[in-house]
Formats: sequence, structure tokens, C-alpha cells
Amino acid sequence: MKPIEALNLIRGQWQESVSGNRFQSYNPADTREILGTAPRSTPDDVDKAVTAAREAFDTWRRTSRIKRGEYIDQLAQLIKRDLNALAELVTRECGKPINEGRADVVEALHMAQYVAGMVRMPHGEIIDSEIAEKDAYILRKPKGVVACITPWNFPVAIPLWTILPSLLEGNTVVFKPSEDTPLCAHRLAELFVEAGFPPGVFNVVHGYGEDAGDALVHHPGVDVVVFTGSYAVGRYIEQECAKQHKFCAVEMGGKNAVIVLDDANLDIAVHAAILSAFKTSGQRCVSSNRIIVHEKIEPEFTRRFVETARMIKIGNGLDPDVFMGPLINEQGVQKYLHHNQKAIEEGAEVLLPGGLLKEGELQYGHFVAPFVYRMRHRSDSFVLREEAFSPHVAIIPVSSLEEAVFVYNDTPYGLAMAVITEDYRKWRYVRDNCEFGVGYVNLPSIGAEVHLPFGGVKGSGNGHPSASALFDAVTHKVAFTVNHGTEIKMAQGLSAKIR
Ligand code: UN1
Repeated sequence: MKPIEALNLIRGQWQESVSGNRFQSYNPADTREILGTAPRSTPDDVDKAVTAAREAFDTWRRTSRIKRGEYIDQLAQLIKRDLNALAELVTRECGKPINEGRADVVEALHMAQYVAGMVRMPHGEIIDSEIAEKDAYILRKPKGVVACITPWNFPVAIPLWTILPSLLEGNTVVFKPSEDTPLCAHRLAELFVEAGFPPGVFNVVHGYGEDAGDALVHHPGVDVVVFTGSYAVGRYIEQECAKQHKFCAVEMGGKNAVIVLDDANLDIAVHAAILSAFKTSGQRCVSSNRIIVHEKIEPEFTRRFVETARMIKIGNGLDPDVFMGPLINEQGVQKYLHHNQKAIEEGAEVLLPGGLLKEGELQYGHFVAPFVYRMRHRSDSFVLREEAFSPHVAIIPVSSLEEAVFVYNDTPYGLAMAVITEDYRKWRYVRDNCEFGVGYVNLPSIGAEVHLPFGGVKGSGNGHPSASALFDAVTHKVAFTVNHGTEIKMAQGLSAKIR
């Protein structure tokens, strides 16, 4: 593959960082393969991008909503045209197997189709007034400049979850992609240019959180920060935005679980647990590090789960038979090893030892094997409460439905929950008593779709889900009332008399 030289996109112009510095993007499956480079942007670059977005806002917000949707429809067509090339780049740059790379791009395409299709649907509301001569409306207005800061694990889909609702509603955008996947972001940016979005409506600054991301969060010209990523960074953004009276929508981690109840269909249970734990090598915010299993069926479940996990094919994601690719970077590997070590210290009964894979070609990538253990729940455990973002999985036996729900909730997070049961009374109890934003019955905890809200509670988010629900975060609901009478009449029976 020819190396890709990514650039910032500011006011429709491709630009180097004013610092002149660049950073490399490499293939996590083979770190000898440098895929390209991107500008290491500074607060000055951020300032230029935000200024461009502010200047473009006035014209963009007055462009008809249907016209804005047509640009997005054009983008959808370009994503469809380039689907295979984009999918391959996703796999090379973030390591996930090619079927997952493809699903990432398909999810992005779905978001573009969904958002473009919304423009001819009713939006806003007509509502009655207490006064017969008054018409009342609920309208949505754009908030201004939206900063979209996104993670590497869905390098095409998650950016569009946040960028497209923002643009459709008349906001302009500054996009700061993950420093692990700048090249996917660059290809996406090229498609925005080709789709003909007016200069300044969509801007990109590449770089690191500490300089480019932080400068965006603090820039007075940014009205809304939309972030998906770690709890630590999300909390920091929430605090910094509060100081500036700035709105933010943050999606953070999860310590999700698959709950397998005593009446579960074990084929479905094992299948759902394997997909939840090991797709994307456990690096989805909805991945499950915990399988909470009723003790009646736990031995049989565990035997089958471990047997299946042992057979998982690990390797370069471009091989279509591979199920698990590498972890994204050295930091991801260290986090995985740290969690494994901690589990042993906390008394876990190790069922699969995991560890770094060093044979043949695998030695050049960040490849690790599934680490699986059995452990009773403890509220003071580190490994049963904190996200590992890797194929690190606890099987937690419980003795009742109520205990399963207690264990599920006993973490700082509340993102994704899957329950395996044939009994509607049981899943209904789980649904009503577990804290989550994305719930599943007889399915894995992964697999969200764009037209559903995506977001969690507690440490997983601040109550502003993304994908279809992001429209609420990037618009302001306005009450608008018109008098058609020839005199002023007030609501609540308030007297309108002056004298
Ligand atoms: C994420 O892990 O950050 O639900 C998002 C899923 C995907 C999105 C995951 N559609 O698995």
C-alpha cells in the first residue's frame, strides 16, 4: 500500500500543521508497516479550524435543511463506492478483521443514509396554545460549532454518528480523530470534500489529545464538545466544559456483561458470550469482560465457553478466516497484562492463561490470546469492576436472578447488558433492574444499530446518547409563538390591561 500523507482540512484547504511536525500511523498487526503520517496539530491549528467553522456557520445554518441533507446523501454514495477500499484501510490501521472493517464502513454508510433520509421527515412540532388566536411551535436551532473527538475502534462509523447529525441540523464541525487512526479519518475527509460540502463547514485537525484535543475543548469558539473514548478523558472534558459553561456529550467506557440464567439455551449463551468477549479483541466499549452465569449451568457453560475460546483463530485481520486481530497499541497490551496479573493477585481461578503471542509473523504485531478465569464476585475487586478493553474475561457464578442483577450493577459503569433466557418474566426483571443504555435478550452485548440511541449511564456517559439520539445534543429546542389576533391576550389568565 502506498503511504498516505494525511493533512488537516481547514476552510476547504488541505494544510500542514503550523508546527510542521508529523506523526506516524502503523499497522498494529505488523508494526514494521508504516501506513502513513499525519500532522501533529497545535492550538494554533485548532484556532484556525474553529475560526473557519465559525465563519461558515452563518451561511450553513441558513442553507435549507433539505439541501444540507443532499450533501450527506452525496457522501453516502461515495462511501458506498469506496466501501471495499475503506474496509481494508480500517483493518490495516486498527487491526480488526476484514469482516469487522467492512461492518464499520457499512455502519457509517447506514448513518449517512439515515441522516440524509431524515430531511424529508417532519421535525419540530405544532402544539396548542391556551389562547385560540395564538399558534405555538417547537423548533430546533443549531448550537453553533461542534467539536467531534472520536476513538480509533470504529474509525469510520463513530465519527459519522456525531458529525452527520451536527451538520444536518446546521452546525459546523471541527473533527479531531484518534491519533491511532488518522488515515481512515483522512480518507473520510477526502469524501467530504468530494461530496462538495462548502468550505469551513467540515474541518479536520489531526493530532494528540494533549495538544489538539485539549485546545478544542478550551476554545471559546466551540459551542459543543462531543466525545467518545475513555472514562478518564471523558470526565476531564466534562469538568473543563462545566468551567466554561460549555455543553458536552460524552460516551465513555463500560464494564458490560452477558447474564446467563439457569434456563438459558446454552448454544445461544456460548455464542453470545464469545462474540461479546472477543469480537474486536474485546476493544469495543460494549464488549463484555464479564459473563455472569447461574451456578446450576455454570460448569457446562464454562466447559463449552473455554473450549470455543481456545479454538479462536488469531492473526492478521486481512486473512478472512481470522476471528481476532491484534490489540491497537503497546498501551493496550500493557493494560491487558496488568488486568491479567491483577486477576491472579485477586485469587482468580485461571482457565485460559492468555498472554502475548510471539510465534512467526505474530511477533511483529500486538497479538494476545484470550485470558479467561472463574471468580466469585467481590465489590472490592479491581478486575471485576474496571474495563480491560481486551480479551480478558471473568466467568462469575451466581446463585439467583437477583444476585445476577446485583453483580451486573456493581461497577462504576452502565453501558451494555445482554441476558440469555427463555423466560420473559426473568428478562423483564433484568431489563427493569439493571443499569444500562443498550440492552439485549438472547444476543451478544455488541451490535448496536445507527437508528437506535447509543449511550450509557453512570460512568459510561452523561445522558446524551449518540447515533440517532445525538440530534438532541446538537440542537436547542425553541418555543415560538405567533399571535393572529388584533389584541394581546395572555396565558394563565394573566391580565393584559395596562391601566
Ligand atoms: C463502541 O464500541 O465504541 O454496538 C461502539 C456495537 C457497534 C458500536 C460499538 N455497533 O458493537
